[in-house]
Amino acid sequence: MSSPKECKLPSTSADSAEAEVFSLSASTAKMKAVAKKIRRHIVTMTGKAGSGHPGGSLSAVEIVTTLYFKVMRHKPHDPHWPERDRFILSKGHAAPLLYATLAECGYLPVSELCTLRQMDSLLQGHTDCNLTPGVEMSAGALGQGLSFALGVALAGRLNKQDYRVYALLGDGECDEGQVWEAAMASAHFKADNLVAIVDNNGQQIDGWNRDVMNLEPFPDKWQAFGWQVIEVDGHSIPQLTQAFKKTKKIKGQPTVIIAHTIKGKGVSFMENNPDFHGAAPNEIEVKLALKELE
Ligand SMILES: Cc1ncc(C[n+]2csc(CCOP(=O)(O)OP(=O)(O)O)c2C)c(N)n1
Repeated sequence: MSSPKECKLPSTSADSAEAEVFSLSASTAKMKAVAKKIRRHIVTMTGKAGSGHPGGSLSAVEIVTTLYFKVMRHKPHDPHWPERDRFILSKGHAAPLLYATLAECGYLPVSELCTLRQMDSLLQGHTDCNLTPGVEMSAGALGQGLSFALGVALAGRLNKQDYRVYALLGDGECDEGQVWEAAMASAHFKADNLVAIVDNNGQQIDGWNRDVMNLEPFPDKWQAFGWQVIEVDGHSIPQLTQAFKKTKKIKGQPTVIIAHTIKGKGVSFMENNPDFHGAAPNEIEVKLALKELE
């Protein structure tokens, strides 16, 4: 087993010439295998950095894997390809998840993941679109991504481009008023090329949403704001695949996928444990976690 200090990461599947093929048509089995690799990266890289946000990265692994390996049109070797679908990580603290996914797709070398949060690294603690290939928005201040995503969606419409925009939000992030301004505007402008996905893991920085700020009835709120609502098990790749397929048929309104997930998913002692919201696993915990993720 690799020591977290050495940060030995497996080489990316995208090292092969297949990179572009799997990004568009991966099987469920392939995506499950990639999801496991991404979870291992998240644990290893935050462990090496000694800081970061593993819990909310682990909860959204299947969502982001399905988008990058099945749903989105994109070219890892050409991150600025004008026709690409856009993925906006609004919950920017889940940067380790995005970096690991981009590395598995071939946007950057997997070895780069070891440099998370170091000075001069391409991979800072929160996302920087001027630094990291494939990152569409600089994020970290919660609440802004849906507004940004709506702007990108409307720009596509104005420019007669048919790309689609996918924005990943945290459920705790939905405490922010700006999310609901953007939700209202998206329905007003009938942005049917925009899909929001809420990583509905039930927790935020200080614990359970129900104790900090009750969001319920959450689906009804989105519906009242004019959105089509789909609820899925956010760890089921087939359910996510179906939901994303369905969003392409919805016309005249934006869609939100409320993905029910578990914070820290995949590592028993991190699951539903708010202690791992913004704290990295120590050396022993990394070893235990990687054992569970074999
Ligand atoms: C505007 C703003 N306020 C506070 C924070 C600090 N913060 C970082 S993550 C977080 C909790 C977010 O909860 P959620 O969106 O549910 O994320 P997840 O549980 O999925 O990681 C908070 C309050 C921030 N990044 N931005």
